Amino acid sequence: MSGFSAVRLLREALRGQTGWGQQWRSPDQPQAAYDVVIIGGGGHGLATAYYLAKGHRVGRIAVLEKGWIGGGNTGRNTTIIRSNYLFPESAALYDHAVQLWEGLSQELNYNVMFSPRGVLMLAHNVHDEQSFRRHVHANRLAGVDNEWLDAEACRAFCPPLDIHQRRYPVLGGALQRRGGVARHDAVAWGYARAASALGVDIIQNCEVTGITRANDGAVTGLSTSKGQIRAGKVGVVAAGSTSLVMAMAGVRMPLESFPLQALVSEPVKPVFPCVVMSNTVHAYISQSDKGELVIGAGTDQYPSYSQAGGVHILSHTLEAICELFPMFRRMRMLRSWGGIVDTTSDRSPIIGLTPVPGLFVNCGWGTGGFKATPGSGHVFAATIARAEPHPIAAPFSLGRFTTGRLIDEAAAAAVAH
Ligand code: FAD
Ligand code: PYC
Repeated sequence: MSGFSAVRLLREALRGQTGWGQQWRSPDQPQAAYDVVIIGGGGHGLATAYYLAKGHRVGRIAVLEKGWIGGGNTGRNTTIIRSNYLFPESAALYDHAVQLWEGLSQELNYNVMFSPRGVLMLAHNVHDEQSFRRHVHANRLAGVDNEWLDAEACRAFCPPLDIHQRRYPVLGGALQRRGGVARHDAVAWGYARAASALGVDIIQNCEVTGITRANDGAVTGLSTSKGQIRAGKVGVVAAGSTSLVMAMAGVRMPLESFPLQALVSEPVKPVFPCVVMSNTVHAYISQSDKGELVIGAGTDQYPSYSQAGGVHILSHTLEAICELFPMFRRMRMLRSWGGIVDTTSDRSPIIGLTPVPGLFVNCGWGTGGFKATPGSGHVFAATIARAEPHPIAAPFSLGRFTTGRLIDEAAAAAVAH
């Protein structure tokens, strides 16, 4: 820290932190017209706006957020980042994201606290082991790092793990060392700050309530809680609310929305050096820089737009965590919350054009989209700017649900759905 910033920090501490400027412009009212409007101020929407403004000459850009930026799934997730998906199309998409994560703090000049501490996926039965070994081989062929560890090597990598307990035997695990975590709000704030500096208007508390179209069907603008806005192109990046927003343009989406929950413990000293996921028992855990254990559960079994899930789901996850890591049995949990995730039948996202000219959609990330944030924004921006799919995005079109060219990533996404 320079002398100047140390003095400034002290002065602000003594004056009640009143002198800091805004990190991004947050105009209260939108302009009457934009060339591109992004619906949804989560990480994906903000990243899309940033890459549009940075890499494409598309004119005026706005992000409309019905609440506050990052207040959706972006600020509610357990921040696990990895790219160990089965099919080459997915490996290309998710590893594009991991490569962007590796330089993101420098790119945005904002510390997103990306921490590649390794993601270990535990195998508890023969089926798990066969499936993970298949992923290891497929990933290596695609140039993505992934390795098989036997049970003893799992314990050495993650000392709190009890590999001898009988409830959930540990046969081994698949480890992606380049995987890890990042700080979720910093990702939203970093993209917002950088997009705003490039001229993007970020309008919070602005709910989109309708999509207006011309006689030929093309998008002409939006009705919002802050009035009418004309728009040349519209990108929908609304996660769990995507079906509702797309219905405003008459498009029925192949999505189901479910609550997904997580919780954090009281903070403790650093004790958990990595990320561990147990797909079979629906439990995943890491330790935040504040010292809290960050623990996630599975989805509720029935669709809902409620951000509160069933208590029995959390209880099951905590029981599993206590079996796998007995040293955490006496930890107290501080708080829990839920998000609404939008899932597809093949557990892969939808990125691309829609039947409505000028309307683009990025959704279906389900329980696993945080890891993709930079890559998703990057390829979606190019897709909107050129009105044709970016090559990495092309396999993930909406059309695959009519052609049948599905990309079944159920095993890779299986931790929570
Ligand atoms: P969001 O952050 O939800 O952004 C969408 C925004 O659209 C919201 O802010 C919403 O308010 C806004 N919006 C909706 N409707 C309107 C409207 N009509 N007008 C204006 N704005 C609107 N993924 C991982 O990769 N790793 C994980 O470890 C992980 N753990 C998870 C744990 C939990 C508990 C949850 C809930 C999710 C988890 N995910 C994880 C999934 C991940 O959070 C999401 O896939 C990802 O954050 C989606 O980002 P987004 O920007 O598309 O969505
Ligand atoms: O997709 O890696 C993931 C994930 C972990 C927890 C929830 N989703």
